[in-house]
Amino acid sequence: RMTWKQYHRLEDIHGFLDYLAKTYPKIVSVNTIGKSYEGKDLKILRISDGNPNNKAVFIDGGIHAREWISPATVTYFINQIAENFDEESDDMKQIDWYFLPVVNPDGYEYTHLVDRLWRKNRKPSFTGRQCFGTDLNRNFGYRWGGKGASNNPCSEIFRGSRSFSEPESRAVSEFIKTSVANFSAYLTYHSYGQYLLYPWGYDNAVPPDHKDLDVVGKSIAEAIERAGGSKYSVGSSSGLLYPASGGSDDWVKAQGVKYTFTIELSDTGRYGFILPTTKIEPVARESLAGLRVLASYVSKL
Ligand code: 0X9
Ligand code: ZN
Repeated sequence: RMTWKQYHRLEDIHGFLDYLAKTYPKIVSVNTIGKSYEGKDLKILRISDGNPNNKAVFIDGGIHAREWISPATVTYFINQIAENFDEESDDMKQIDWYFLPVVNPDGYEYTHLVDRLWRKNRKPSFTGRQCFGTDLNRNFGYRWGGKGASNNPCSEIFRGSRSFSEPESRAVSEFIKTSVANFSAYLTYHSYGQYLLYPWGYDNAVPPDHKDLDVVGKSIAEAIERAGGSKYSVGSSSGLLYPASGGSDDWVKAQGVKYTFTIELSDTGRYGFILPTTKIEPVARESLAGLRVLASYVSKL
């Protein structure tokens, strides 16, 4: 059974998605958009009332294996929206929601079984010293191979042998490119630091509509603080954090998706990636308050 009192294995998360699709077939459906390097499913869950006027929002989690609060938060969103769909606001119901809670299932399982602090996927490199894993958030094809990414397969921020060399990042990009949905927003959940980051990540530059992103980001941050007390900093990835090229956010933004954010969830460093299970519910709850604000802006587009 799914709870938000512990972190779950991949099998539980996938079982939960399938359960929702079975229980709410009118609004929930599950699809596999591809397979990981090790052959695990990349399962995406869609929630929609089928209204053709709906906007579409894509949300992912678990790009980085060790950031366990991310899949936990995304599954919390899924649960709240699916279980209480009729009671949701019109803004929330007028969106076709697409959730991919675990982009990096091989890495995620590896953090459960072998190395809690693994970050990358698990594809081996065959050049020189054999090392494992590409940083999927350096493998996307917009300004790939620039700042803040490494060409060394043993690095934590290895960019991969070419853009979209990894099945996981490729599957996400193919899905977004070929989807009938025309996405208005993309949220990718990471940890930690409590940041709401908008493009660009590859270097100190901002997109032409950065003021809109800043307004929405600040409004999401206010809602999170009102709901649960956590303070989030809002700004561009490169400006607030560091330049890092090949991120999913930059590529999605370059595809024309307006409200694109990387959200670095709690905490600010006390526990870091090893966030205690007692924090899952508070973090997820306040994050959902932020998501509702995003929905209100998306519905006004
Ligand atoms: O470095 C990253 O990939 C993200 N931070 S994390 O600590 N979760 O690894 C930030 C990514 C921000 N976006 C881009 N740089 N494009
Ligand atoms: Zn991350």
